[in-house]
Amino acid sequence: MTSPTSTRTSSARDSEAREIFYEEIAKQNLAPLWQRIAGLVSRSPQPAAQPVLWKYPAVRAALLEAGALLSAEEAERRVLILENPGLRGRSQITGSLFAGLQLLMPGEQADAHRHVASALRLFLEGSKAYTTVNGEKTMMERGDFVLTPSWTWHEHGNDGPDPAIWLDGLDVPIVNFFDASFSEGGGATPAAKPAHDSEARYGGGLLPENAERSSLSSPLLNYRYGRARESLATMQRNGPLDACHGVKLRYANPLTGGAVMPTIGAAIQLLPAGFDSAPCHSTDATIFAVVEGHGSSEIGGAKFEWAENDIFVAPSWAVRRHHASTEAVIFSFSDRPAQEKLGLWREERKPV
Ligand code: GTQ
Repeated sequence: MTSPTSTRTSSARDSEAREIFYEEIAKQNLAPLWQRIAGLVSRSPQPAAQPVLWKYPAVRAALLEAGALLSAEEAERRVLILENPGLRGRSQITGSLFAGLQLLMPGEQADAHRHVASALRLFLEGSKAYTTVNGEKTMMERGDFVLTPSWTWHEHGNDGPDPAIWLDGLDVPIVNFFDASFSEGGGATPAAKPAHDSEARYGGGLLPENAERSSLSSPLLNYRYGRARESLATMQRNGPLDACHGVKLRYANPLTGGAVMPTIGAAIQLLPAGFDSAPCHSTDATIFAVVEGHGSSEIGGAKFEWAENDIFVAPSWAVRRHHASTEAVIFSFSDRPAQEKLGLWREERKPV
């Protein structure tokens, strides 16, 4: 048996020898796993992203200021990135997703381009604003959920008298994680198709005879708010309520019943006035945008008071609890479809 004194001495010597060893092997691009394993293979998710709330009036004011400082043409896309303070400088709202608010002033256009990154929009304010995706134009109205699948040409415009503002969500960090980004602008964009064509074909619980899947994304360009809102109202009346989510609908690819895009899924939920959700969490960090009503949420220890158009983010595995002061409708999106495909997604309802 060694005496305590000799143990201390030898451990100090060992530790010095180890440090020298680590420095030596670093020169050969080697590192000791035993020093890193706890952080690498954590017992539960350890997201760098923090819970954050953006109050719409403040973000809107900043956007309009940007609108006075530069044109949509100069900016290519006049977007203020919702950047998570835990991921400062990385243009990310979560570890896997980008989000921003885009502004088009009356008469402005954002020219056509395409990229590998998949994008979605939630239209917040304005009238006669549109997006054209692979030649199909859709007019966007408040609460509409619009897709721009990977590698589709898209351009935006505002023919109305007021500023048009919407929320953008993109899977840019996922694409860049895989170093798989391509993009191009200008050039030969697809020929114009009749406006709202995909809504007629895929938007009414019907499918064209011989409809075939030609993409990993939904063929429906615009999921209208009115239709979703009616379903939520009926489901609320008819019940039951989910303890975590109130009444919640997932936006679906009508050809498969699966998520709208391979990497990003979206949902819309109604919380009845006075509703207090059970505490729940899941591995998909989620961005929430308030479409109607006001209330508050506790997210991993942070408490947020939200109202119409506010946006907040719940990091992976942060426990979420929502309270609706009035009847509220909340849109949300996350990387859940990507996680499900990789066998990673988990959720848990906490005992109250
Ligand atoms: O509207 O095409 O927020 O390409 C970020 C990148 C929006 C867009 C963003 C984009 C767009």
